[in-house]
Amino acid sequence: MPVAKAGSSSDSRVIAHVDLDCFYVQVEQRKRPELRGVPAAVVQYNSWKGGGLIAVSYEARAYGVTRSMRGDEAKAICPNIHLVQVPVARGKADLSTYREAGSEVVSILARRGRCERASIDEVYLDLTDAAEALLAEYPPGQLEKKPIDEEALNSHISGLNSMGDDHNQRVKEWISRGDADRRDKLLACGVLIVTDLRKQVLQDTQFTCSAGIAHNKMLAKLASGMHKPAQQTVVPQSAVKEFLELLPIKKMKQLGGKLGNQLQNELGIRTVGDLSKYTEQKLQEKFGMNNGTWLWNIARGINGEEVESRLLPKSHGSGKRFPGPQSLRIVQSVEHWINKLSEDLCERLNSDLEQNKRIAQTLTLHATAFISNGTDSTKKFPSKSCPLRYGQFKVQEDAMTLFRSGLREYLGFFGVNAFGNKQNEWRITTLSLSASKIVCIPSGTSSILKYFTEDSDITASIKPTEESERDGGSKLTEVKTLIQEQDACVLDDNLGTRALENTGEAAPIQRMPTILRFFSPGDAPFPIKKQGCFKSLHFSGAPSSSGLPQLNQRGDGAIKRSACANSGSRAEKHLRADEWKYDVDEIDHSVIDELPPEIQEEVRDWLHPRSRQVKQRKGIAAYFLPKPS
Ligand code: TTP
Repeated sequence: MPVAKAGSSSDSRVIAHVDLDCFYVQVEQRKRPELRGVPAAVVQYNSWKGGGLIAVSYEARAYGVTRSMRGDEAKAICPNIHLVQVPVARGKADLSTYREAGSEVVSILARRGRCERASIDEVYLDLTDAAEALLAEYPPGQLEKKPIDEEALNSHISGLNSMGDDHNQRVKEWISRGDADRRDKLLACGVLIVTDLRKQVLQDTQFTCSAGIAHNKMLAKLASGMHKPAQQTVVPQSAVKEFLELLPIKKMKQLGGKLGNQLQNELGIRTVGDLSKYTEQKLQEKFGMNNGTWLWNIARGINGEEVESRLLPKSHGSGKRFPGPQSLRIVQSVEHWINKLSEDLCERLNSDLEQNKRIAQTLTLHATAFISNGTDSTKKFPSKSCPLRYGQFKVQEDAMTLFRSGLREYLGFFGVNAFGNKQNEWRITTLSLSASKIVCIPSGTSSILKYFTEDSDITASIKPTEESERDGGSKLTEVKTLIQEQDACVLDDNLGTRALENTGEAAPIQRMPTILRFFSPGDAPFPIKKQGCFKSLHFSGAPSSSGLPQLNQRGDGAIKRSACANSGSRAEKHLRADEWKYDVDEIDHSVIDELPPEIQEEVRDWLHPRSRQVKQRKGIAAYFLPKPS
C-alpha cells in the first residue's frame, strides 16, 4: 500500500538509482572472460527445454532473446548463444556468488553518500551533500571551467533534444551553464559524481552499471532504466512533466499490480499523463485519502521517500519452484524441501549474525499451489509468518507448522479436508522461506551471541553450512522472486489466532514472547551460577494429539513462577522436550543489559513482576492466556 509522504516540487535533493546491467551474466563473464562481448544468458537450475533464462546479455538481446524464454527457444533464434547454468547447491540455485558480487558494488557506491541497497543489483544513493560540496568548490561562473570527464558527456539529459552529432557538446553546455537554477546545478554535480562512481565500479569489479539521477527516488529509478547498458540519464525538474507524460502507469513502482489494474479498468488510465488529469479530490474519492494523494503526487513526479541508510539486505529468502510434473503432492515431499530451504536460510542467517551482528525476527513461508481438479484458480496459498527461532531444526519445525496451517486454510477454500482422503488433490508449485524484520544487536553485546554460536544444537545446525512485490508479485520468475532482498512477505500476524479458530489447534510459536525465540527448549538462556536456592520460570508447550504443539493442558497460562530448593541447576533443565525452565536466581543480570531493548524489558518483566506490578493480563502471560470473551 503506497504511503502518501510529504513531497515538494521544490525538492532539491540529488538522488541516484544505480542498476547493474544484465547482472548475473556479468558475474559469469567475470569468471569466464571468453563470454564477454558474445550472446550469453544465465539459465535456471532446471534443464527442461534448456532451462528458463533469468539474465540475458545485451548481445543476445540484439537477437531478440528475452528473459521469459527457455534455453531451447533462445538457441533457435540465436544459435551461437552461450547458456550458463546458475550455480547449484542443495538441489537448488545457489545465488551466493551473485549476492557477494552485489555487495562489492555496494561498498564502492556507498563512498559518496547515503546508500540503500534496494535489491541484489540495485542501489539508491542520496548524493545531496556531495553535490552541495562540489558546487561550493565551483562558485558561480566557475563550474564551466571544471574539466568534464568524457563519460559524463555521454549522459542523457531528459528534455535536452540532443541526439545528433553535437550531443556531447550540448551536454557539456548543460552541465556547465552558469545561468542554470541551483537545482539544475546540483543535478549537474550529481552527473559528475555518478560518472566517477560508475567508473570506479568498472575499474574495481569489471561490472558496468546504468544510473538515473533526479530529485527523488521515483524519478531516479525510472530514469536508470531509460538508457542501458552502461549509461546514465538525468531528469531535471523542468523536464519531469514531459518525462512522465507518455509513461505507461504499469511502469511505476506499486502500479504494476492491483491498483494499476484498477486505474486501467475503472478509469481507462494508461499513462501517467492520463493520471495527471484527475484532481486530488477525485482520486481520493475513488481510492481513499492516502492512495488518492499518493497517486496525485506521483502523476506530478512528487515523491518524498527518503533514501534509507542500508548496505545490507532487509530480509533473507530461500526458495524453489516445482513446475509441472515436479509439483509436490505429499507432505513428506514438502518437508524434504522445507528442510533444504531451512538449511540454506540458516546458513545465511548465521553468517549475517556473525559478520553483521544482525538477527531476523520473523519467519515467513510463501507457497503457490493449485488443486488438481479445482476450478477456482484465483485462490492463493496464504503466506504465513511466525517469530523466528534460531537453529536449523527449529526453523524446519516452525516452517512445517506454517505450511500445515497454510495448507489447511487453502484447502478450506475448496471445502477439502487437508489431511483427509483427498489430500492428493493439492499440488505445490513454489515454496519459499524468508527471514525478515532484521535488527542489529546493540553494539557491545557479546553474551547473547554465545547462545547462538556455542549452543551445540544451534552450532551443529548453523555453523557448518547459509524481498518486492514488484508487479503485484505475479510476474517474477523463479530465482528473483525468491531472493529479491526486499520485503516480499505478506505477513499474516494472526496465524496463532486463526489456527485456534479454524482447527482448535493452537500455534504457540505465534504467541511466544520475543525472548523465547532465542531460547527455546533445551537451550541454556543465561549464565548459570553453581549453587543456591532459586525460583524458576517455567514455560511449556505440550504437543497436541495431532503432533502439533499447543499450549499447556490446563490452558491457563504457560508461565509460572515457582520456588524450588535445588542446587542442581543442570538437573533442573531435564524437562520435557517441549518445556522451557529458567532459574531466576541463576541469571546473571549484567547479561540482560546486553539484550536488545525490547527483549530487556520483557525479561525484566519476568524477573521482577512485583516491583513492576505486572498488570493483570498484560505482559508475557497475555501471550498465553485465552482472551476474555
Ligand atoms: P534485473 O536488474 O531485473 O535485470 P538484469 O540485471 O539481468 O538486466 P538489466 O540490465 O535489464 O537490468 O535483475 C537482476 C538479476 O536478478 C538478473 O541478472 C537475474 C536475476 N533475476 C532473476 O533471477 N529472475 C527474474 O525474474 C529477474 C527479473 C531477475
